[in-house]
Amino acid sequence: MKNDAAVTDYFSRPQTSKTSPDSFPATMPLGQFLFEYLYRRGLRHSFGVPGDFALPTFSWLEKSKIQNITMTHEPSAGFAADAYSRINGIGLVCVTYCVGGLNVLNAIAGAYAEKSPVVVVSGAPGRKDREKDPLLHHKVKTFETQRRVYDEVTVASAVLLDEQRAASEVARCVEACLRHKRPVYIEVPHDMVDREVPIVNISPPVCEQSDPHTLSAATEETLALIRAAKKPVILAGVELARYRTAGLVLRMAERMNIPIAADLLSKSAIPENHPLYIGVYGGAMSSDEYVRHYVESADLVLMLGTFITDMSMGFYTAKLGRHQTVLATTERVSVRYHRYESIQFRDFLEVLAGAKITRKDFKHPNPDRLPVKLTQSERSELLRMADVFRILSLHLDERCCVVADIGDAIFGAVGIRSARQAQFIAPAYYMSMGFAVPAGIGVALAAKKLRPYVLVGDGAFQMTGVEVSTAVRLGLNPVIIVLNNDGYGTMRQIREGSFNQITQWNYAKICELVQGGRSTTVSTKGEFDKALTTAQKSNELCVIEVRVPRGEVSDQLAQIAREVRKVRGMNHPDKAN
Ligand SMILES: Cc1ncc(C[n+]2csc(CCOP(=O)(O)OP(=O)(O)O)c2C)c(N)n1
Ligand SMILES: [Mg+2]
Repeated sequence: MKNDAAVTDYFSRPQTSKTSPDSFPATMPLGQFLFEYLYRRGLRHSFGVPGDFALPTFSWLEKSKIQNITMTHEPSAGFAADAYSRINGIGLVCVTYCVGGLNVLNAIAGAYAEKSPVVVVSGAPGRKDREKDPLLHHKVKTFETQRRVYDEVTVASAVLLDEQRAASEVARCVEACLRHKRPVYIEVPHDMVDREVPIVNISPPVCEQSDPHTLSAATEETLALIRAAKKPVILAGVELARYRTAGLVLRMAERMNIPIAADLLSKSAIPENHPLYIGVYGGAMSSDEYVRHYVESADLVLMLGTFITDMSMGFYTAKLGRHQTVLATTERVSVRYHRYESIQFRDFLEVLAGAKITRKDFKHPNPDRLPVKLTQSERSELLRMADVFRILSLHLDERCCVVADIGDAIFGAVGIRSARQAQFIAPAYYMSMGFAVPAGIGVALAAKKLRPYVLVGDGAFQMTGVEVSTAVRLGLNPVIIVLNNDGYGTMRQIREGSFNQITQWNYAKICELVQGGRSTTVSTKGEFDKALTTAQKSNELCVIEVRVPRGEVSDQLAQIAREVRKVRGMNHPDKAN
């Protein structure tokens, strides 16, 4: 059964057992097979909204061992499934044709971009309905439209119109999802799902091999660089979390005494309270100046599983020369100017982890890097954004998972550092607003021992915040911190305009609306601290509305906005026009 692993194991849990083709009967109703196969590959929850074309599929889902979670809107189902998959190893969305499927597309695009394995199951018009190409409700251009659109955001897709191939198509898509850690699309016509189909040609998962000569050339070149380096550093990337390989990197780092930094997307992939961990690197958006300096003055940067994106590299402010970097991901291994093909990421890491290398000299640049305690005298002071993250850090421990939305919620969260390791999840590359509240539901269901601490701006809350309603219905107890700075603060830092204004809501009233949870509004440091203490003691869902003045931002957001303005040739909003 899931959810009983040690708390710190959430990001390194191995996949569930392999599915053997022999273990299914010779024939099964297609719907029954679909959800049984998904169950055996690790799924326990599905997120979605039904519709007439999907109802027969939902009936099979209801009869299966996978729990359906009906959300208020499909985008939320996608965000919840994405976050669920980041912890569980695979997620599932179940929706209806086009109106549902295309509604969830943006969230699935994000899952593709950030390598989160989500299976999209969409109900669809029947095989019979498609004869003579009639105009049916929900159809856009052709019956193929939704599948074609999904081909842009998935690594495999199938429309189950053929009984003989239906089972093998399901298996092909699900295995591709697990192998590539990216979404897949399975379209289920409503008149196919009850049919008895043969369970044939379910090939076992492919295990790709490294070319031994290339592997040894790449690792030898890397190890020679490590041996020669006086000040190496590891930049731990998000693929270490997705491919459950953080343990190998830790083994290597401990053996060689090499410090580790993360980036915004990979924050918490490596335990942040590990003695070798120095903080988040992101050029001008680094968590601390000493992290930035350490990484940029290193003579060798080992980027392991790292996505090099504009945001994670601080909007072109990162200074990492190719002549001193090794970049190894599941897609490529580049050692300085050499690029090696046909190497499996895990094999590469395993060789490095097993290598014998004399320990490097390393003294932590800031060994007492804990958040500064709150003093009695400052409790009555108005909250600034930096205090929000500092005070929150004081309350986090290994039972907490911070889920950050786009806005200052994510930029300021770069600086979150707790004494006891908390988890962190955010769409830090694709950066779609509306992620965090539904993602909190995904986190809570994937790991019952983790309590989500959702950080969400007022703008993003207005997009998907009503999912508080789903969380209350399910009896979940996330702590939802709404950062109310009166509109689109991030955009205001880049360009001021009436387009950044949104309606002021009374956010604390949401609990009244959904008839569950408790809420409060705070504006001083002491009030926020007290609200967090109360939330910690409570078993209920808690909404804390944090009021900060318009224009109040974290240092990280101020920095990144400065860089964006510079690159785009814009003035500071106060000096504009
Ligand atoms: C779905 C989506 N729409 C628009 C944007 C562009 N965008 C980025 S941040 C932002 C403002 C966010 O406002 P809020 O949630 O209040 O956070 P704040 O910036 O005020 O901290 C917008 C509109 C986006 N990233 N995602
Ligand atoms: Mg805002």
